[in-house]
Amino acid sequence: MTHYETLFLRHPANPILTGKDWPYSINSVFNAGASLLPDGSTILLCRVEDRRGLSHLCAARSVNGVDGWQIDREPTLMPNAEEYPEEVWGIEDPRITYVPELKKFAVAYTSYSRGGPGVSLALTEDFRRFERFGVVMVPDDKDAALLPRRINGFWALIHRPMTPLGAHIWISYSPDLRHWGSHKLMLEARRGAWWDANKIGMSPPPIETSRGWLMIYHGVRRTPSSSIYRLGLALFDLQEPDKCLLRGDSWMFAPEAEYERQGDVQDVVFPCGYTVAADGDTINLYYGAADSSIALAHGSIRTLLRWLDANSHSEHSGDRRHK
Ligand code: BMA
Repeated sequence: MTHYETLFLRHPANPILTGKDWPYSINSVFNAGASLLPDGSTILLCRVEDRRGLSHLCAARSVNGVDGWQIDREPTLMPNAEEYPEEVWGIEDPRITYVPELKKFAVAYTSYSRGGPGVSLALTEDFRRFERFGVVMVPDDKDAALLPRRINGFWALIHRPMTPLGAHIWISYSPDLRHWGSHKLMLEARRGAWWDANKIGMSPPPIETSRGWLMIYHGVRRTPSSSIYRLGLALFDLQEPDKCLLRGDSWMFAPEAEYERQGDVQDVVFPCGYTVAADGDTINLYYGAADSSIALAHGSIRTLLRWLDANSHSEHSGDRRHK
């Protein structure tokens, strides 16, 4: 019996994709970006780790978003270290945003350079050909996604630079997707014993709701034996996205199932994408489980917002107890 509300229900077919499903030899598949395609089918751009330990991206398409995945026979986007030296140790954790103004999908991904992980950006219309923009945020930075439209005339990228004071979520602006500035701190990791102390990062791209940008973010709790990746919720102002309106106190999803607790990296749930069903409310969350497989869980945007109202305090209400 549980005494907390279940916000995301795991699909009974979990994990929905594993390395065994792959048409070529790999180590593992996890942390997939997700989107709906114009025909209503679902695309996952999966992080695939090969048997050298380096990652590339591979597309899988499904009519119902659950099974019958058509997986590209070969890697869809390979690191290209000759032209993009920042990709020398692979590309990881893509987040997909459809941008109506460009009629293209923007893919923000981690490029693993000799200088550490940075954020790279690419545009695509079809997930077959990609226009690379190279590194847009220098190392050490990751967990990035583009907002689907301009804010006050500027493109906005959410990302997670590492600093000696902690790993917090920032937002930066650009007139052309190439030159970035006007950086603002968006959400701070808490301190002390909190589940999201010291290190947080955005998980999938934020969900646009009438009440604001709803963000699912991960908090990393370091324990004497390892780390636990759990998920929390925060809501940001639509026009001023660095303004946090609500932040949940407790986590709302955590490693519980066997495939989330055991794997190459234990105790990790790591969503990089979601799709929203035709009802405009049901959210299908795709997450990497224990850095070893891809799993699916269903939630309701309305219920997430209701939970936030009941389980949060305002970041700007002067309640500094948690900081
Ligand atoms: C994070 C990212 C994710 C990974 C997670 C757990 O820092 O690198 O790709 O799933 O660690 O290993």
